[in-house]
Amino acid sequence: MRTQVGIIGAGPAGLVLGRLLELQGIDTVILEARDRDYVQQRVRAGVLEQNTVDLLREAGVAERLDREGIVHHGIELRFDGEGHRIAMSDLTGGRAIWIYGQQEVVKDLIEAREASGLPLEFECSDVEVHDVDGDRPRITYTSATGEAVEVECDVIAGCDGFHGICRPVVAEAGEMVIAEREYPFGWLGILADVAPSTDELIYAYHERGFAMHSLRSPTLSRLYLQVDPGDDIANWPDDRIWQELHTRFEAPGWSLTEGPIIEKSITPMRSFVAAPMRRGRLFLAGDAAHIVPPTGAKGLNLAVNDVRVLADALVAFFAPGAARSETGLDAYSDTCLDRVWRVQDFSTYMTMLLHRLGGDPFDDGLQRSRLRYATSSEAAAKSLAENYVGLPT
Ligand code: RFL
Ligand code: PHB
Repeated sequence: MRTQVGIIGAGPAGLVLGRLLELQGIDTVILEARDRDYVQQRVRAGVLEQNTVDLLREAGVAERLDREGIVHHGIELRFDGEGHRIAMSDLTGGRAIWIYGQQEVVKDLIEAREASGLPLEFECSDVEVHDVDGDRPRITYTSATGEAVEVECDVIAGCDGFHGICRPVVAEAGEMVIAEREYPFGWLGILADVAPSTDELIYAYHERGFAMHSLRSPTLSRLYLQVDPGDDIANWPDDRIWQELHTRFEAPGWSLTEGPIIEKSITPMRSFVAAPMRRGRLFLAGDAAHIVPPTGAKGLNLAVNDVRVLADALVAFFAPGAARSETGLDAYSDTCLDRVWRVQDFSTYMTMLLHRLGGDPFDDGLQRSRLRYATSSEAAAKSLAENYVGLPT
């Protein structure tokens, strides 16, 4: 097989890249390790920033998002039993966020790709990349039916997530620098079959730990609790989860409605940046290159930003004759990392603002002061809001 861009991974990064290149007439093959149901059902992100929604609209894959996505103009920060609204849209000249599950974005992109009849293969195993330092890199893999396949490419996009095979290949060149932070807590996340108890997302700081109330639809709630990173979900029967949520969200005149929990899991939290995001003709995008803690709701949005930059660079790279340019590809890693670090800073700020850091009185004093400042100073609220809705690209 021969293609211009071999894309490894059918998460948001790989699928959006495939779509953007399709619209520019550039050939791609997308290879995914998991099966289609798994990819479409994985419950993860829920918040799309303004830039992401704009891009999905321009790419012609936002029809259902515009119908079913829920636009939000504010969030609530809750502490000391009181809620404070950050009026995001008012503070950012009308920018907003959309609540629309990552798996819905993925479904829409897979459907669009199918409708275009372009190659997207699930259940690929033994995926390997070769000759990335030359101008004819190759991907080899075993197909779902057990065939050994080779794809000759001009460029390979490593969109294979944090546990993928592409970042180690870039690292083998010996120049990769890893910047990393582990946090002493994780998130227990639940999906509950019950109408949300709030119209806007609530981020709560409480002496027993952080809690968040999000949603997926008018009948589906998504909630999170700060827990020990090594904690086992078996320690959390449903009534313990609800009890803890009631305690951490407690505020006069407000109550949390319980419902059947249909999914629950614990995820560790980390910050991670690998640089450069390139080796020769292999380019990393999304979680393959960086992870942010979820408190800023930014991982998927960063992945989409990476592939927006990569798609533009590839259009110039594949342009005919004298118009052909490698400048964009050469700048790719630095351009992406600039935004990655802005988002890394914002996500760390939100994380350290809202999580209980072991009960140290100095930390607690600083956090409460920062919370009061963020909710009483327009300058502080504006800084939070412009980062939350996503700085313009
Ligand atoms: P993905 O989604 O991990 O996709 C990578 C794909 O590559 C496949 N793969 C391979 N395919 C072929 N060959 C191989 N050898 C392969 N190895 C792996 C995988 O099966 C997979 O399908 O990475 P991508 O595309 O970079 O997208 C990143 C986002 O998924 C991630 O950043 C977000 O989910 C993070 N995140 C959030 N981001 C937001 O923007 N807003 C949020 O509200 C938000 N909330 C969250 C989150 C992540 C969470 N968890 C579970 C980590 C909440 C949570 C709890
Ligand atoms: C979610 O809805 O899953 C969600 C919302 C906001 C976050 C993280 C996750 O900061």
